[in-house]
This record gives sequence, C-alpha cells and structure tokens, in this order.
Amino acid sequence: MLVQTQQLAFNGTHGWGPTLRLTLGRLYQIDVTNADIQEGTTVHWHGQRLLNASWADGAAGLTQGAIPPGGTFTYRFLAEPAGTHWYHSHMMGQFGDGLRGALVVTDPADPLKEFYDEDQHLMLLADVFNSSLAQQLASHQAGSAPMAMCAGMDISDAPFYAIEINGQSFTSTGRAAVFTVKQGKQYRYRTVGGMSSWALRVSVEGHNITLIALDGHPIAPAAATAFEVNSGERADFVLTADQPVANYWINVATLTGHNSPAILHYEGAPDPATDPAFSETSFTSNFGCLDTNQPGVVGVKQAAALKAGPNVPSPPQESSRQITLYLANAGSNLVPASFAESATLDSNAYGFSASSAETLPAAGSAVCPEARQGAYCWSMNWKVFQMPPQLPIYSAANNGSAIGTAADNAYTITLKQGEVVDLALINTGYMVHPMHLHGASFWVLAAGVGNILAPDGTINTTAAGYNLVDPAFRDMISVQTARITSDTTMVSRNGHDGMGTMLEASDVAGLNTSGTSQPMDSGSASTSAGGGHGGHGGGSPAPMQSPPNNFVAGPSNGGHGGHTPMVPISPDDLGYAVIRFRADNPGVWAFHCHIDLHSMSGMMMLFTVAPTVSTTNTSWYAPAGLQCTI
Ligand SMILES: [Cu+2]
Repeated sequence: MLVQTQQLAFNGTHGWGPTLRLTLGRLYQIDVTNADIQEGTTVHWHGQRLLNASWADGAAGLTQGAIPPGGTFTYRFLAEPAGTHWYHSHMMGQFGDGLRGALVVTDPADPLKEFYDEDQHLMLLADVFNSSLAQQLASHQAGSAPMAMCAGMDISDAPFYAIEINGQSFTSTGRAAVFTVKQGKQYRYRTVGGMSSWALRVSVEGHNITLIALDGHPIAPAAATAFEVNSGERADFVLTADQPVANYWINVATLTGHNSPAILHYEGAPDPATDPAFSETSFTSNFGCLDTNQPGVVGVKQAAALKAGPNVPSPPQESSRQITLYLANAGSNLVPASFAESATLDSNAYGFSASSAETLPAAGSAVCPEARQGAYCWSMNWKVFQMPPQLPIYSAANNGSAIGTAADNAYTITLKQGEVVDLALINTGYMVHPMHLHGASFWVLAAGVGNILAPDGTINTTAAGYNLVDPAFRDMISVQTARITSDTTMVSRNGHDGMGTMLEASDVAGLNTSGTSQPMDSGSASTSAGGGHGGHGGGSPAPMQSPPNNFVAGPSNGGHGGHTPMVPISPDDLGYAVIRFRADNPGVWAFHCHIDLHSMSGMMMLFTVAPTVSTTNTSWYAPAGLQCTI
C-alpha cells in the first residue's frame, strides 16, 4: 500500500530545510516567506535566547500573528547561545508535517574543540507519518487513535510509520543515510531530535560514544553505549573511528524497538549502496521493547546524573520563587483530591510580592474545554491552554503592559524581571513529557521518581541528588513517568494516558519524498516555507514486522463521554524534575511539551517577564506592524 501525504517544506526540500550555520554573537536577519500555506505559518528559533527580541520568537498567536500566504516576516536576533539548535514552525502541527531545519551556532573559541577532529556530521532525526498531525489529533479527539506502548513504560500516542535520518530511511525513501568516517579520527555528531512524537534511542554498532553537549550546552563528557533523544532535544556526541574498516549499523529505534537505521561507513569499506549486508532486508527491524535503564544508556532516567561541561555558568544559589506544575492528562482524569487539597503551587520569597496565586481547579473538576470533554486533552495543573484572543505582547502602544491574557484561558504566570524561578515539574501519568522553555536556558537541579515536595508544598531541596554545584544547563527537560507498579495497572486504565490498540503492521506504508537538502552558510538567509505536494511513494512498502513478545496491547480508548478516574498514585511514585532559570529576558515566553499532539491539545503555558519600563530602551517592544492577522 502506498500512501500519499502532503508534506510541508522549507525551500522545497524534503526532510529538513537548509542548515543555518550562524556565528556566535553576530546579529542575523532571516526573511521567511510563506509561499502557499493557507493557514499561515511562523518560524521558531529553538534554543536561541532572543535577548530583548521576544517578538522574533515565532510562537504563532503568542508573539506574532501567522504569516499569511504570500507574506514575508523578517526575524532579527543575536545568535546565542552557541551549539546545536534548530528552527521549526510554531503553528500547530506544522513542524511534525515537515517544517524543520537545523541551526548551528558556532563559537570560534569552542570549549569542546579538544574532544574532536571533525565537525561535519549532522544527524537530523524525524518521525514521519502517513497522516498529518492535524489528522492524528482529530483521530485522538474522536477517541479512535491507535497507540503503542511497552509493558512498564509508555511510549507514544502517535502512529508509527518511519524514522528518517537526514530525510532518509529504508521505509520511506528506500535508502538509509550514510555517514562516512576515516579510520583513526574523532567526529563530532550533532543530533537534533526533530520528532514530533516518538522518543528514540541511538547507538552505533561496535562503537561506544561520548556525549559532550545537550541542547547546545556543554556537559561533562559522558560515555554511553546508547542515548535517548526526545522531541526537541539535541545531543552532541563524539564517535572515535577506532574499529576495523567496514560498514556498521547506526541503530535509531523507537523505545518500542522499531529500528530505522543509518549506516556508518569507513573510507575503504564496500559501498553500502551495493553491500548486501547493509540492504533494506538485512537489518534488525524490531528489537522489541527497549530497556532504557540498562547500564550505558543515557536518557530520561539518567538526566540528573549529567553535569555541566566547560564554560557553563553556575546556577544562582537561591531562587526567589517556586512554582509547581503538574503535568496532567486532563482528558481522561479529573483533578485528584489528593493534589488539589494539599498543593502550594506558588511561593514567593526575597522581596518579590506574590503576583499571582496559583491554584488547581476544584477537586473532581472536568477541565477539558466543552467540545473535548472526555477526549484528548493535556494540561499543566489541569489548566488546558487555549490561544489568547489577542497577542499577549508587551508593546510601546500599551506602555509596556502585557495584553490579551487576563480574561481568557491562556494559562499565564507573570514574572518580574530579575526573578530566579524554580519550577517543580511533576509527572502524574505514564508518558514522558519533553518540556521546552522559550527565551532562557535552565539548570536541571533534580530529576527522578518520588515525592520532590516537602509537606508544606515547597520543593524539598534536601532530596538525594539535588545539584546546585554543577547541574547541566539545557532548554529541554524530559520529565519521566510516574512509577508503574505492574502491567495490570496499565491495562486496567482507560483514557489516553498510555492506552490504546497496538499498531498493526498494515498501518505502515510508503510516503512521498523529493528533493535534497542544501547547506547554506551566510550571515543573511532567505527561507521560504511551502507545501510540497505528495508525490509517489518512494521505495518499497515497509517490511512486515512482528510484534515482539513483550509488546502489550491496551484496550482501545473509550474516548467519548466519561472521565475515567485517575488510578491512585502515591506521591512517592510521581516522576519529577526541578529546573531553575533567571527571568532576565523581558517578553512573552512559551513553556510547553514538545510532543506536538500534547502542546496542540493544551500542555502549554506562558511566562511573561514584565520589562522594567524605560523611556529610552524599547528594543524589547514589538516592531510596528508586527501583528499580522491571527
Ligand atoms: Cu507531552
């Protein structure tokens, strides 16, 4: 079965748009023209701080209106921080449909230079589907979407079709990406997790690797046999080509074990294109459920063990504010009384007055918007984000006040410039949520499973592993799931948080492809976004894959109507992460799950950092004419 799917593309290239290579500290202008996307589009510069340039953040409906077909929007920002970043549409569903590209900010004084000889390899990862993200969301909201999972861990609520590396996979394009190395050299690989849903585990046959940066920021080198990448995350690793001259598989697998490999090719080894040992039929297509707790795997469960690398700033030793955010499925779960009654969600100290009193909805509330009652609906603190009717920007026109968020359902917390904020992120369910903060990087002070809150609701800073000395500095944190005590618990649950029908092999099919990516390296770039039309399925249908023995099927989601009460979870079984950031960048900044289906359906909020109003410094104001029609 071949399926045609309309894909969106930058500059007409399949897979990834042109790679933007910027130099740290330089000012860039990038003109984005919407060629033909009827609903409009925007571009977000993921990982870039955009100091005093919240208006250029590209968050549709939040920092700018959508660029209409035929329209051009001019982004302008200082390239910082250095490292491996990316750009993508920030309109619902569009990055998962193809609007993504790599953005590398190079530092002429790279503190990681000593670890590698070569820096040409980009490993751009994407999940591709035979349905659009909008179709997937509609299917979830109708309660009919298939889901995949493994016993004891929840994986994804998107269908699986293929994983592409640099726009290539056996399944979708008929050939695997090839990375060529020369024996004896050390290579820096810049990995971008451009997937909209699936988490991946990457390993290189016969080689250990060393992680040296996450989300662009250096970490203390961490040896690994494999590493996990979630949606939005970047991982830089060093591969030493110290094995015999040959071809090797680079296994890129979902945590349910679907493998979409690339090939590591040593110069002098047979051409992989004609090497039968590296053909489409010779790789292991399904490993079965992967144990991410294995020694040597660096992933979500090891996040707290990673330390800051060279030149990473130390965290401020005190915070001025603590905010608790429960990551919650609001579609199938009511607000549990155990949280609602005891929660202290927002505590202030050090002279900052309480600007908002965060509360949870009343225990037992049904909080999904009416049209989605009982359906697919994600939240923070059971507050389901909806786009504000007006852009919540600070502008000269309103004397530096944020507009558009007071009387609507755009969950917003206002911070004062200079505050040091701790967020306790608490995962109440069985899906990992890769959370992304715009406008600032943060220190990962703690992560794990257990109760990170003291009896009074504040963060327990004496928790094991709490790190104020050398924590990693990132812009993504994947918050691990609540502890699952038995498979029976999983199967007895209903709702969208981890249950669904297992995917059938017949769900996989061909996808159109066209074009090649074109590197671009200049101080000013022009990028055009447009819908590339589905061509014919490239390559052959996917190999049939038998589910492994430990792949379990949950019941089909009931979907309509009733809420299924949350399975009682002990506070000692909740997944958590604590992050700290400085609110020193005025503007409006989104904080959201990077799984597109989750942010699209409500797992998003805004931090507005109120500027210190000055009559002379208006650089953080939106430029005149910014507000395109939403
Ligand atoms: Cu999520």
